[in-house]
Amino acid sequence: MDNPLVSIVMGSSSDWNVMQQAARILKDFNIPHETLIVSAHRTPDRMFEFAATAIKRGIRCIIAGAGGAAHLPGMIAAKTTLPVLGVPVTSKHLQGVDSLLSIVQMPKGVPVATFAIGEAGAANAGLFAVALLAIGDSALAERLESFRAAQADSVAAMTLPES
Ligand code: RP5
Repeated sequence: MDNPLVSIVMGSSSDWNVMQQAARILKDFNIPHETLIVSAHRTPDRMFEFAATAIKRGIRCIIAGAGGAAHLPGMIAAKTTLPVLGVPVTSKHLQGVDSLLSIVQMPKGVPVATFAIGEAGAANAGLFAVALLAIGDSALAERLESFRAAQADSVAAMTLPES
């Protein structure tokens, strides 16, 4: 997409299953975004270059997802003052608890906004990015209000099987 406002980055193509939830939200809200594979451990130079140039490229916030020793969001936050939204990707052996703890326990001074493990976290990171952008965009704020209203309606319309 031209002139992306949000970057969605992840440590591996294996993270896409989860991270596509964030991309879907941004697509639904018509937010220009980009999706990239950037690994803190396996492509550290690419990660530094990405984080150091994101502001200059016009990016307004970064959604970063990783699993296991999930250092990507924190290391990106170390190299940029843009808001970094960290998504703990579900991992094979520890079900994403390792990812969550790796992302959430940042040292004072370098914040990462940390979301829930897995798909709900990725979707909510997308919605949080929309909320950030909506601060300066009243049309987008209205679309976010409508989204919430439609969501409330769909829950209100839920039924349970007869017991
Ligand atoms: C992390 O290691 C990635 O974010 C991914 O969640 C995990 C496993 O990566 P692959 O071995 O599937 O490439 O860096």
